[in-house]
Amino acid sequence: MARDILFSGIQPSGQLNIGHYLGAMKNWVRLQQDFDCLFSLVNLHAITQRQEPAELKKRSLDFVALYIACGIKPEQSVIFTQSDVPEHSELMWLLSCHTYMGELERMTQFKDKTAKNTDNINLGLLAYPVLMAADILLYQTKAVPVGNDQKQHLELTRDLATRMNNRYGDIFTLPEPYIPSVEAGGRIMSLLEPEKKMSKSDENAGNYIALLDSPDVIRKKLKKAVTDTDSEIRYDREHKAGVSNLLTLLSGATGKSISTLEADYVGKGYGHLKVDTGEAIVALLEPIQTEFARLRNDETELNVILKSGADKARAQARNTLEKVKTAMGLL
Ligand code: ATP
Ligand code: LTN
Repeated sequence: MARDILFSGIQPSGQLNIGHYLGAMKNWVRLQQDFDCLFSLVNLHAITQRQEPAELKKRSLDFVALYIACGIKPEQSVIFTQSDVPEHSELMWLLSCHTYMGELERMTQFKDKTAKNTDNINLGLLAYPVLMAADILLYQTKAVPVGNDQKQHLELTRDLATRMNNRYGDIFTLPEPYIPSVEAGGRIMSLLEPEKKMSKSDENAGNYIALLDSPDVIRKKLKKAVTDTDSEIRYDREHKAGVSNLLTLLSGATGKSISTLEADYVGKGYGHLKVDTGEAIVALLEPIQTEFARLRNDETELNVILKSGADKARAQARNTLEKVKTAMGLL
């Protein structure tokens, strides 16, 4: 019997970090057992910001190797590059004509990115969520595992699917978001500024733990993590953002619940928590890094995986696109 479809993607920009792993990729790996999965390197999204072409190419292969090193199985799931499947851009246009400017202008990510990139506020930044909706709807996706920051984009995707279905008949499956709770890693915060989200486009690498950071770098970054002037190890996002984030990281890396950790650390200091969190992350990432190094050595194989992924994705994408065009009266 055919299984439901799962789709997710990450932009090949910056460096993959522990926030992406705990917020999204860990769920990707787990859900592979229950869904037919497609995982995309959404490079057309990445070019909403300036990319150095040679760097983008190299980084895209790094990301594929990391997807696999983290547990995505290419023989089971489809891994592909967004730009290899032109149907994404084509469906985006069809959806664009049904998306209102007001809907796009109020997206938090658009507002954040335009505030940061005042010299490059391009049309792509505004249209970004429509391309994301196309990514998802093209595969009749049921489940979309993402971090908490993508919730608003998922809601827009559902609105667009409903709008199109009401107008043209049942053309799209309504996708459901899979977002871990904040406590479970849905929103990992920056190490030095724990009131903002850990992000791979952060200029200060001290704010994130990259999946490829060496053990020493990881330990040092955690040592410098911002906490507070109190000394109690307790989960309280509002008043103790830094400490709560460390507890979330430690919980994500060890599998222990936050309340168990709070009990374990009664009477212990922040230094202790930082060292243990560092060691837990080093232990979590060590096998991933070893596997990455092995896979990254063979670019030919990575390209074969992407080519085969693109062929499989295209076959599915074509079906939906034909269905939509027919429903809309496009000859
Ligand atoms: P950028 O900073 O380059 O805009 P980003 O770091 O936000 O990007 P994305 O490519 O936008 O990363 O996100 C990839 C996936 O990781 C998405 O599902 C997103 O929700 C999730 N994610 C990103 N940052 C975090 C975080 N700090 N905590 C939890 N999940 C996250
Ligand atoms: N916008 C997402 C990346 C993304 C995505 C998708 C995630 C693009 N297309 C489709 C899930 C499904 C982000 O994380 N910034």
